[in-house]
Amino acid sequence: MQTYLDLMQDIYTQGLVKSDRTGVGTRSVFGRQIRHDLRTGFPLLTTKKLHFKSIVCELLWFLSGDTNVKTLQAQGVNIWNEWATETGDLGPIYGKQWTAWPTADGEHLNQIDAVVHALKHNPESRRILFHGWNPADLPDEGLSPQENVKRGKMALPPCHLLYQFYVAEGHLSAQLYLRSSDTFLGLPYNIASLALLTHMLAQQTDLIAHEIILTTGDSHLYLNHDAQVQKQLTRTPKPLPELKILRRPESLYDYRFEDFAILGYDPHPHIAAPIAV
Ligand code: DHF
Ligand code: TMP
Repeated sequence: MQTYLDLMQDIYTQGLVKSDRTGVGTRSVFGRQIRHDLRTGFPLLTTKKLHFKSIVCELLWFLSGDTNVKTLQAQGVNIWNEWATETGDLGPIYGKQWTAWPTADGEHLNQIDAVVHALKHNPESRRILFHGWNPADLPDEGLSPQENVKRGKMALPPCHLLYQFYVAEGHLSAQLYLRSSDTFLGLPYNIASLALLTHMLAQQTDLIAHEIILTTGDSHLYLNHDAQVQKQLTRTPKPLPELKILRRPESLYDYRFEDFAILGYDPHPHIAAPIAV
């Protein structure tokens, strides 16, 4: 995806140096957009190898409402380890807010159910969205993720927070707002995850998956990713792979990792980088 490399180049050359919560420091720009037409291929980065299984398992874990890393670890997925307590807990993060947003009267709202229902029965609606930013459950920025979880708060406030869907002429598009984007490590996951969710929703609602759009707020490159960024910028993107969904599950909640096949993925080698906690 050339647009991803263009964004990386933009931040690397134009970004202002800015200190941040983690103490690592970043180069940062504010307000950017990546658009990708899913009909031209699945947006799994080819300029470094990505662990597709982590991306699938994380999304299915969100949809199941689970917020404990033990489930991911049992599948060989270790991307959330650093933020969890010793019992594996991450507090009321994505899965909880997506599927069981607490209401004032002690009930819970499943925002995902509402999105599927609207796509099927009211696709022209301009209100088809779900949101992860629940102010009541936000962590205190002065405390560690684990201390926040022990107080019943989220380990991290959501980075990918507002998902909106759009249907026209039988085609489904999705736009995601990312308030904060770790362009080297997190963004490639966020792009592929949004694409996957859009394909799953399209299958469940008999629509054609069309465009994904990611709008990013604080779009940064950590200063300790410089060597990795330089290396990636020298690479030329290869043809995108194709996603095949091998069966049609009963509902959006019934997908398994084995239902997805990535065909023709021939990336440049993985580039390891430290993650800022
Ligand atoms: N914090 C920061 N600073 N950046 C993030 O991108 C981030 N992402 C989170 C939680 N906190 C975060 C959740 N998503 C990796 C990728 C996505 C992710 C967390 C971690 C990651 O480490 N990726 C490595 C190795 C992946 C693997 O284990 O296979 C990569 O090279 O892509
Ligand atoms: P922040 O809460 O101080 O913004 O730190 C969160 C960091 O994690 C920031 O670098 C953005 C990054 N991030 C992503 O880029 N994508 C994600 O999906 C997640 C969970 C985090």
